[in-house]
Amino acid sequence: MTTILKLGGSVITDKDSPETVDEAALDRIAATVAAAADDDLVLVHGGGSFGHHHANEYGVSRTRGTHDYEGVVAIHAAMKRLNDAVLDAFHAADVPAVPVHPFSAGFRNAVSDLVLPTGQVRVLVREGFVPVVHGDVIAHEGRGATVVSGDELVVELADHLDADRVGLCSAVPGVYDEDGEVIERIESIEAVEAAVGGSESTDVTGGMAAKVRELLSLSVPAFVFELDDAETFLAGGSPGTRIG
Ligand code: IP8
Repeated sequence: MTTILKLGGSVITDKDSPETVDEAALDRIAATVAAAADDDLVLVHGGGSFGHHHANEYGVSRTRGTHDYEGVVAIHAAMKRLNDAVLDAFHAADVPAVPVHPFSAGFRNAVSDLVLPTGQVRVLVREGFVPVVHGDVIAHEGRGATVVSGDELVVELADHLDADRVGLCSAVPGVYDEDGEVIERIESIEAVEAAVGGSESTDVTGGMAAKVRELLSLSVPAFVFELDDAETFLAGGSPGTRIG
């Protein structure tokens, strides 16, 4: 059984304060993963106050590219710093986490499709490692380089690795409806379009609406839940909002 778990940038960082890791949250999720049954696991993390601030500064998003090498390097280096902090926390909990950097592996083609080799991730998992992939900047044919979000990576990895379970550990307990209640299940974007607005902090990849859209394209259901529910998800439960 293969599980993909994304750690939202707003869970593991303080999203409003540049390059600030939320150590307590990171330690907690690392301990939760360490204590969970050891199915094959791939971790993905978002940008939080690392990637998004730099991407914003250089005007880079998933669609808006840059040819400025300084921007590319600044975004990628920030994401590597966050990835290092994530690895440190998992190592302290004895999880065999290893880094996978999308910038060095994939690209977007001329019609903006993400092309991401995943063979190395599959082999790492089979060999007993826990690959930790992250939102990043990525080469984009005709546009220089653009941002690839953790959610896009989750979808690619889930498809290519035939994942059985997909979870997104988020800063909120699920996807909210217009009255602020957690929606139990989302089966189409139209049904929730009015409710899923933008993200309040600097987020160059589109907030909850983009997340839901990405996850609806998966062939397995995905769950959006908060840190308190990570244990339930890893134990096979269905916390938060089920998408798909
Ligand atoms: O936080 C974005 O990943 P996300 C990564 O999953 C960068 O949208 C570089 C901004």
